[in-house]
Formats: sequence, structure tokens, C-alpha cells
Amino acid sequence: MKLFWCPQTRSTRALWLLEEAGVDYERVLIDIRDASKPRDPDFAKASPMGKVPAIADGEAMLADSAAIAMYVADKYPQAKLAPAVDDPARAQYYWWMIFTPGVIEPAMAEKFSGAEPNPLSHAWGSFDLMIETFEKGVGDGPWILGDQFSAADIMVGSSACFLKQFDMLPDSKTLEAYAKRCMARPAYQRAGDLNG
Ligand SMILES: N[C@@H](CCC(=O)N[C@@H](CS)C(=O)NCC(=O)O)C(=O)O
Repeated sequence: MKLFWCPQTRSTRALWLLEEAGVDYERVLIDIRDASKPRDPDFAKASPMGKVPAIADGEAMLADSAAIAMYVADKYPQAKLAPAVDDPARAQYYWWMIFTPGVIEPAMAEKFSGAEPNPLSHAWGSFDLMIETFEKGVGDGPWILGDQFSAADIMVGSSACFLKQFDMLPDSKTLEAYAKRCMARPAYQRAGDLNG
């Protein structure tokens, strides 16, 4: 499997994922900050928007950290990164897998840009509602699905770390502690070392 990545981007999620999954992969650098540098021709096929992360796994090619997380978790069930399809926990797993691209990231953009919150019509609710929902979801944890760590933690856990890194995490003992638990995972640390 080829992972198209670039340091200090959302590729960190895919690195963390592949390290948790214990999958053999090759990192292929895409310098998103310099479009004049040559790019592996598979990258354009895997990522129609030219964004990282993306993967090429034989003929299977896709981009987007959430899509990649779902693909890898299902393709490598031995890594136990997703509840089985017939496990009732699968329902909450889907909800939290989509929470980062559907809610956390747009809510962060709202906050960053200073846009007026409009929870009734904005699909992500609002930044404050996102934090409240995220906090309740983590609850006593330790993970977003309770005792079982899953790819959903890679999605929302990395988002908690980004919120912290961008100084956007409000005073929340629950989310602070959750972010710390994620960062303490050996696979997260290996991904950090690879990320430069
Ligand atoms: N929803 C995507 C977003 C990916 C994304 O926006 N990646 C940025 C870096 S963090 C990128 O590749 N930007 C370069 C560009 O748009 O040209 C994901 O979660 O993977």
C-alpha cells in the first residue's frame, strides 16, 4: 500500500491508523506546499482534489482520512479497529467516524473564520454544540466507543489533538484527558516520529 502524505497535515491521521493496523506501507511524499515538485502519477488518481492523505492499494485508490480509516479498518479486521458489521456498536462507530469531517472540522472552520453560528441551519450545529456533544460522547471513556479502541478514536482523537494544538480546546478535563490518552498510544508516537 502506498500512502501519499505530507508532514504536518491531516496525513498524521493516516500514519497513526496504519501504525495501529500494523500494515506494511510505503510513504510517498507529496509536497502540498510546492505544486511544482514532481508527483507520483497515482496520486492524482487517488486524490481528485489533490489533497493528502490518500492511498493506493493495488487498484483500490482513495483519499480522505475518514474514508481511508474505514477502508483500512474493514480490510484488516485482525487489527480490531472496527466493531463487526453485526455488532450493535457498529452504529455508534459510524456516527463517530463521520463526526470529524461532518461536524468537528466545519465547526473549527466556523470558529477560525469568526462566522456567525447558525445551529438551526448549519449541518455541524455550532462550535459550542460540537464540543458539548464530543465531551458527552467521550464521557468516562476511555475511548469513544467505551472500552474498545477503534478507528473512530483515530478520527475524533486526532481532532481533539488538533483542537489542542491550535489552542481551540475549551476548558474541558474530559477532552484534555482523552487527547492525552490518544497521544500516549505507541502507534500515535511512532506516527509523530515519522511526521517529522
Ligand atoms: N477531508 C480531507 C481533507 C484533506 C485536506 O484538506 N488536506 C490538506 C492538508 S491538511 C491538503 O492536502 N491541502 C492541499 C491542497 O488542498 O492543495 C481529509 O480528512 O483527509
